[in-house]
Amino acid sequence: MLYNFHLILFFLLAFPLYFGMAASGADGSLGGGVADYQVNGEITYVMLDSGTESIADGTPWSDTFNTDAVNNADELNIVGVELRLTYDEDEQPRGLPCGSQTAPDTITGTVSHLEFSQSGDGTNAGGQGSHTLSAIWYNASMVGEVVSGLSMSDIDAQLDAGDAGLGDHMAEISVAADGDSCVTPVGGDNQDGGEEVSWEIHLMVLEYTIAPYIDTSDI
Ligand SMILES: [Ca+2]
Ligand SMILES: [Ca+2]
Repeated sequence: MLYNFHLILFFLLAFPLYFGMAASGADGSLGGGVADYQVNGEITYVMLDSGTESIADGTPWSDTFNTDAVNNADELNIVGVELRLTYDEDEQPRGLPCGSQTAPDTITGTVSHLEFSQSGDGTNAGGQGSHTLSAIWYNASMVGEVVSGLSMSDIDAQLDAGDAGLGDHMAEISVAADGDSCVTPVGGDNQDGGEEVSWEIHLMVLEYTIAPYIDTSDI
């Protein structure tokens, strides 16, 4: 019994290392047939660019960013692109009798690469806000799970993006500004022509391992 335990421990320790190396092998062929596999992975972020834009109500801003800006991008497993937005509120309250009332603006971001695209809204209710959105082209549902019924190569094909992440990545930001409608005798209602939005665009880089899963509870 003790012998078996040590044998199992050896396989648990040794196989993730072996197959982790195999998964990144140059020839792309993986030996593991259809079985249960433990898939582990971690996303790291590589910033493509960042900035701050004053975006007028109803006038979207957009720009394109190429992975040529990143050293050795072709050596990275780029599986997604993420856009992070932060913003305050530039609307000035009018004072009495309206007090400090402001109306939230809606900030919409879109990030895309090839046919992969994601949009998401946020608001500056309360004076500030932020939101993040990402477009991905890998099977994120496998990571951190035991995957059954597939070969090692099948799994690898859903996690290795190859060169798919290289090239242009697009970010677009739009603002639907709103001024509070409370009217003061001297100032009228609030004016709000847009919002200043800070943005960061990051490549998502996946490193992963695929290892035979051994359920020790069955032994
Ligand atoms: Ca506003
Ligand atoms: Ca505003």
